[in-house]
Amino acid sequence: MSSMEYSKLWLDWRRISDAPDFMKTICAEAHSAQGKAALSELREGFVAMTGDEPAILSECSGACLHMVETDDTGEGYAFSAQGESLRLEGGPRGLLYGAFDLLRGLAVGKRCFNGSAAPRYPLRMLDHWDNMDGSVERGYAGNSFFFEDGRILNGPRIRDYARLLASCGINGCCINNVNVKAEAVRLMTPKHWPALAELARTLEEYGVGLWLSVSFAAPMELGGLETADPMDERVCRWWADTTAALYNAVPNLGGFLVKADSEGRPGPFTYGRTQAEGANMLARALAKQGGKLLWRCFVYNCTQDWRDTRTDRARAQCDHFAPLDGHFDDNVLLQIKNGPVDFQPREPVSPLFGRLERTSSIIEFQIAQEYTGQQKHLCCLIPMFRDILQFRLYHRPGNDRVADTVSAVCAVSNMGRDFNWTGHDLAGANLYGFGRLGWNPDLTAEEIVREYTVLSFGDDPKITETLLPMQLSSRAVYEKYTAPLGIGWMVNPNHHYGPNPDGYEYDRWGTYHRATNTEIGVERGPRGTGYTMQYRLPLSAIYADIDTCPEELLLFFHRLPYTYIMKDGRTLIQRVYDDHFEGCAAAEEFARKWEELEPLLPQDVFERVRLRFDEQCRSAREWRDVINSWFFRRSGIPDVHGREIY
Ligand code: GCW
Repeated sequence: MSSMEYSKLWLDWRRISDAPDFMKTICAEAHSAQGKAALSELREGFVAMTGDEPAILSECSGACLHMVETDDTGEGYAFSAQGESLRLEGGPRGLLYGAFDLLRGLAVGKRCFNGSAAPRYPLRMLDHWDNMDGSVERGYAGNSFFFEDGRILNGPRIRDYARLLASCGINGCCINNVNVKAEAVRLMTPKHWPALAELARTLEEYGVGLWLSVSFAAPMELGGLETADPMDERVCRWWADTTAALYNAVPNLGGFLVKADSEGRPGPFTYGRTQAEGANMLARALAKQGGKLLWRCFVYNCTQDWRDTRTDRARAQCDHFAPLDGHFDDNVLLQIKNGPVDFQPREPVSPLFGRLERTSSIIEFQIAQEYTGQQKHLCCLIPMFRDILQFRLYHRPGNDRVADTVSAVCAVSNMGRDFNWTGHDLAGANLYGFGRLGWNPDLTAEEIVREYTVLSFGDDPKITETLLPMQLSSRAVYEKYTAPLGIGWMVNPNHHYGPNPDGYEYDRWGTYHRATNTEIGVERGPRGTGYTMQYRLPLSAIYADIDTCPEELLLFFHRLPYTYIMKDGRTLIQRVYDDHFEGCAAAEEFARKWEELEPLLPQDVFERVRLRFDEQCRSAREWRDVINSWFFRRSGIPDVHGREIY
């Protein structure tokens, strides 16, 4: 262990019992880089699982794994059992995913493989908010493994990164922060292209495409123009020429990701142009190279006056983008965060997904736990991601779930250079699970977390029995001890860790609870900001009516008195108190349960997570007491159980 520089995460194959005979011999015809990678994964995996080196032959007669590379350019693969032998067939990329599927299956106890598989979405991508100085915006797992001191890195760790991605189904990564700063703007200059080309080759071996975040103002920052107006001929030419030259150097680039007119980033609004005019100009430069444009919809007024009660930030994305449906070029995907505001622990699904009939979209999740405990708290996001993908939008008859509507999935990465890649040894589940859901959004959270747990920590039933319920309930627990009932944002400004009920209340960011001594929340129904009307029926009606609005979102949608009676007869404020006591107690129970695993886990893993739980318990108590006391001091209403509130 100590000789390792970093963990293998779920690729740490363990010995298996009753290894099938086909693991002794691999009969392979692999020509492509990915086919060869698949073969090397299988070989290594079989060695680790059986203790024996498999024979690698080009022809064989007895029991074997027969790996057949076809010229299929897709990502699908097929297994067929033939007596004691197993045949795995696919194109180069298909073989890669088939190989990992086989290894994963063997490791979790599967012995029969049959049938075919293919990913649900053609693009399943990870967005890194890495800066070229090596820092990572909202990074909780150490510095970047892509950049250091303005340079692009490559080597074994990048290769292992690509293996991790491929093994859970992710096939793209955008390596630099959407807030394109300083040296990163220069990724669009030839100086960095040889290194980018090499990086792209390393990733490509594992089927992972390279993408770049670009600055909308690049024609000014790099091209010497005095404008970045998308309707200006010189601007169009600069982008077309630069993109062509870049693709000449890095031919397999996926495309660009753009954060424009968002939180101070430059964009088409500066020139009185629409989001579609801005996006299409870049899309045309990319189309000639076969590239795609991911255009973020995180566009809202971030210099709001807190006294202004008419502007509702939740409305912004639909207000800006719904009227533009059908105005975007074919190679544009609108990148939409899962909720209307910003990755809070509980938000409704963004109504924009149901408003785009003629525009492709890519859903953006945040695996980085910016608002969900920063990889110090256990907060498994997989049940939430799955619920969102399964959510019905009612925008068309049949196939109306988010999963049926989006054309691709992406997530903000939680990875960094730390030994365990994700800061918390249990947070790898979020990365793994995102990949698995992107491959197949119908997998259950339980299946996914079970796989992750067995692959990462072994198949001792005590480990699974302990960790599985803990992971699956952890987001609900986090939700209970933090900001209540969908209200969000009661966090410390800037770094977003820990409780601060008024932290964003008198600020410019448009995230207000507007609490008085008698009531709290923003009314978002038709008599309020009208946000609920951005949804289709019946959702718009369900959310608008306090009697049908899901309780966990009550304070997202409505302004209510503390004495409002919930469905179970408790007052709203009593529900807040109860949730906070229960959530905190549940976090303490996690920590206690973890202690029981000490004899079953490697000491270093056990100790790292134990320290995380210490911090989670401390922080959960802080949340409980700050939130409860704040509500008590505002309302003057005591806890009916007389528990300690300060
Ligand atoms: O939630 C906010 C984060 C910013 C981030 C922004 C975004 C990259 O606090 O750090 O900037 O979202 O998604 O663009």
